[in-house]
Amino acid sequence: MSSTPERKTFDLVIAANRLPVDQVVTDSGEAEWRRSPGGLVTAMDSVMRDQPGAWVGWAGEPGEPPARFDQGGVHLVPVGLSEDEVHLYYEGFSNGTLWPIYHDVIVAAAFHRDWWAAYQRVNLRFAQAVADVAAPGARVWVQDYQLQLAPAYVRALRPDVRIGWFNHIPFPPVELFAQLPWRGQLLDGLLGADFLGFQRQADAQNFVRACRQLIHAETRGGTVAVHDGSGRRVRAAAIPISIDFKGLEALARQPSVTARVAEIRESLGNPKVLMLGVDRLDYTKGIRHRLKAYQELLAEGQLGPPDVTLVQVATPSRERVAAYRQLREDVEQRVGRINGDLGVMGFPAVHYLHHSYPREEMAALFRAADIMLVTPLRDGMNLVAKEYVTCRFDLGGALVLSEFTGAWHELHQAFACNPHDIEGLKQTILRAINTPAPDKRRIMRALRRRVADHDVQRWASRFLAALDAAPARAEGGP
Ligand code: GDG
Repeated sequence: MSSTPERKTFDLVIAANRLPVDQVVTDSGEAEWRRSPGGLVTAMDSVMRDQPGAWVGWAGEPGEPPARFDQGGVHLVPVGLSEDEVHLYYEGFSNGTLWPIYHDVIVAAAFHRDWWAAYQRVNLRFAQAVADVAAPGARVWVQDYQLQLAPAYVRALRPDVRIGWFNHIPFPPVELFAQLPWRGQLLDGLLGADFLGFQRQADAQNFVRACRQLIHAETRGGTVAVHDGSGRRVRAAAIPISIDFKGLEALARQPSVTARVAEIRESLGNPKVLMLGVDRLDYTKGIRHRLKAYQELLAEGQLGPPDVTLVQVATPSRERVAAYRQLREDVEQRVGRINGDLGVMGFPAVHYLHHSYPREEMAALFRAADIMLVTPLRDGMNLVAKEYVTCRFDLGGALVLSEFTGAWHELHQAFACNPHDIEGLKQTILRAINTPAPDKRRIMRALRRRVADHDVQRWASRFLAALDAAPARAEGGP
């Protein structure tokens, strides 16, 4: 008779599309897991310090999932995705259907029934893995748009647990959400949760309105009544995400970073004004609009190298999705044209970097930049804006920030722009350059205060407190 080891269960279970680790091959040729440093990982560190937790997610490679393992105090539970499922569930339904619909249909959304079938199947697999590791009465925290059906699936399997879900991206207005052929199922999936967290109040309101109009749910304030005979009400509210202010500021203050700041400016020819953009290469980020505004400012002679230069870091992203390949072509063509038409020998007008950099290098770039351009057409939050002000402990620099980011709702003092208004964007960039230093310092101080007081640790504890306080079963029914 074989004895199976007792399965470990946990009082806190996170489910996210990706595990917080990447497999890397070391110099000696061995494969090992390294933690991928991200905001969510840092936030979870703070909540898992006092209680051990499990993290359910895809390990990043198609095929059979590796066995569960412990790392950095977290129990990691890999969920397997086949090559086909990566294509259908992740690149397809998540990034070809939901992402465009949730970001104002900046590119057209595609609807395919086989994508939807895979999305259902994968969500169920995640839910089964969660149900397997959750202790009785555990708190389950599901992350993001890839897992909107998981809350209801988990509830069906484990009615004893408390379920929260957080949306990292916007929740669209009902007119756009209504396009989804599976809108009712998606809402029912989310209503499996006890508490739903969003980046902005408008996102929570959009969700509640969609429930009222599309599935005729009774709604009151920020709550939705569930029609399953339980009398359950689900609460939706804004709990904006943030970053690890203390950790990032400490990194930015390191002497090696300080040395690198000088090196970066030197290598760019010590421009008077160094402008910076840092984005995943995504059509939501407004990179084309930013380049157009910059190009016009140069063409009009308002700005020009060698006095001014723009560094654009465009981190590779979703390269197997057609709209992303097209975006890369457009951006690279425009960069080529700007440099060809408007560059000066030895002083390119745009330094375009299609790479990913270590965190230290990002911190040095933020410290080196006089003007930070954050110009998304739509963005759930935009952590880059918060990271920039966190690194500016010298109170230098200026943040140009799109009104269509979640971050703008917290960072009102920034130089606000509407990226669709190219003329307005140009004027805002000039204003950010020309505002006197004492005024900019005052602005930067206010921006930093906001992020320092609302860091990612506070976000995580606020979310879990809201989950604990969510209406209990059969309470407050109609
Ligand atoms: C989604 C939502 C929401 C970028 N390049 C490098 C690098 N990064 C880091 C940034 C930042 C993160 O990646 C990007 O976060 P964002 O918030 O800007 O954007 P999304 O990736 O679209 O994130 C967004 C977020 O979820 C959280 O809820 O804010 O609205 O779309 O941290 O610094 N980091 C390093 N090297 C790079 O080259 N090390």
